Amino acid sequence: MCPGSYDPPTNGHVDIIERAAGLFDEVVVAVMINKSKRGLFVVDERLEMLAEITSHLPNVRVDSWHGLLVQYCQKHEIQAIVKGLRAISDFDYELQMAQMNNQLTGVETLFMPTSPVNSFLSSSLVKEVATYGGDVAHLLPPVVYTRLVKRLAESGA
Ligand code: COD
Repeated sequence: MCPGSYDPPTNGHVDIIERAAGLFDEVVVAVMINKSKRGLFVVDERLEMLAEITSHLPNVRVDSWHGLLVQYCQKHEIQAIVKGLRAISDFDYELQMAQMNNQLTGVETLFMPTSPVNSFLSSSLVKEVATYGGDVAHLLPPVVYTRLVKRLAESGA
């Protein structure tokens, strides 16, 4: 299980998903729905982008879920959550979630270090930089970049 908000997916996400797909027979990439947080892309758009950018990985499927991550894992008999770690600041929060999730259902979390080229990369920073006209083309899969430029143009940003 590679869970996230994926608003939108970046090269950092793709890297973690590809590496997880090399380790596990089957990988689910799940967009976790947070109703209190309005994203730039709706969940269906994020799913479409994820399906496109993982189409070269036959053992990866995409899905969405509203509720606890551990509930999805239990329902689908998933034993491992894979999370990417960029910095020690990620670790603090991720450790807490990993321990809570393990305490709830026994599911394990495996941390994968980011590739150095992606260590500064987050969906929110990419959106911010793009909103003010910065070039983010090299940070996103081409299909995501195209959609982001279109969305920002539509919103008048
Ligand atoms: N390099 C490597 N990894 C990266 C990079 C990068 N550049 N960018 C992001 N990642 C990793 C993140 O560390 C994360 O593991 C994953 O990719 C997804 O990232 P985001 O930013 O899209 O998603 P988040 O961090 O907002 O996702 C948080 C969840 C939605 C997974 C979490 O809040 C959750 O599980 N929510 C469901 C509700 C729940 O179960 N809550 C209780 C938790 S104990």
